[in-house]
Amino acid sequence: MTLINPNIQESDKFTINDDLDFDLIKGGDLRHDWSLEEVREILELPLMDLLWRAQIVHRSYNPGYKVQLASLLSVKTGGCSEDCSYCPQSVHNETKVQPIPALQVKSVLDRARAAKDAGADRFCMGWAWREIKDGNAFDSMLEMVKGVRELGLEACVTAGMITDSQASRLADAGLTAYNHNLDTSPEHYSNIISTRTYQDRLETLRRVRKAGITVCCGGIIGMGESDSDRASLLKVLATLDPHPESVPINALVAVEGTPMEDLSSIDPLEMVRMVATARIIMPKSRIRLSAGRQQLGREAQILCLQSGADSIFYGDTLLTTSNPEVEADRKLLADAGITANFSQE
Ligand code: SAM
Ligand code: DTB
Ligand code: SF4
Repeated sequence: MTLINPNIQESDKFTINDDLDFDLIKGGDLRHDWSLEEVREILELPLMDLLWRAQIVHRSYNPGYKVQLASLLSVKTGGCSEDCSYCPQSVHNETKVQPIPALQVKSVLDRARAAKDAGADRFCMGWAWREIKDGNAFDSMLEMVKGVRELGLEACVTAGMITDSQASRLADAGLTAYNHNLDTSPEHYSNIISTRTYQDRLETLRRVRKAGITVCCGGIIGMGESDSDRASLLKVLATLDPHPESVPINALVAVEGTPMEDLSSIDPLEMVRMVATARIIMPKSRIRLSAGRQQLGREAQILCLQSGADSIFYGDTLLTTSNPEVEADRKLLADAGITANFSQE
């Protein structure tokens, strides 16, 4: 495409790579048949072309978009039997996280109310479990979901694997979304986790979908994966039909005592590329700029927001690790001229 500006000379005119699929950009049907090569090609576009394309896709599919503020609370912390090598809550990792009994319904709902007052409109609750088991703890989870919904917030739960009947009880309680990440590519997966298969994860996602709960599913970068692994993870997500409504993109928080403690931080632009590619191939999904924002810096976070991230976790703790301060996030969004839902202003 030649950009014509009457104020510049013929010799100053420049071109940008424009062999892009304009049907996609103009908001055509969503695609679920992405090939690995196509996703890789997008992920590896020259950065300026990638940003431009992601921004056009975002604005055309999500007119008037706002950045959603989601609040995250660890309801049951630590002592998890799974061996996810990134996770500070696994019993297989000797970290400083001590197992804490699950929080009570009332204290969770107090936290949800406070999150709402601070401007969040989604409340995400985490349990460090391999799977949900029926019983008192699950009954409390159902109460928490009902209470969060009664506050007028979206409710998201992440608690490991789930049965069909648990999924339908959560749906009846009003659960908006269930988070269950694929974490990485099918090819890299066995280097990260051995106690649960990729197929188990896909099966959980299928059960969530079948119960009519929206799917929140994403992954983590910075765990020693290749570019091809990143493209492969995105390809798996974008070939789910329907796409997950919510796609968290995390950068590894390298926690002391995990096998990943010494991995070096990713280049922040790699996060930008993941977010932009996710936006292009899953144009209507909410792309969540999730763990690892503290290592990104303001400018890279703004590039992520520009390339289509439309949610952040808001509050100074994630599950067990830290997140930017609320005031810093307010300033970041204000400086970027981004509309969020600060209901208290
Ligand atoms: N136990 C449940 C499960 O694994 O499905 C829910 C909680 S688990 C902590 C939720 C997600 O947090 C994981 O799937 C992973 O993607 C992310 N996560 C955990 N530790 C992380 C870390 N150190 N850095 C980045 N993301 C992390
Ligand atoms: C997701 O993909 N990231 C969030 C949320 N979903 C549950 C969790 C991030 C956890 C980071 C490590 C911790 O704080 O323990
Ligand atoms: Fe951590 Fe969840 Fe894996 Fe348990 S299942 S070790 S809480 S990521």
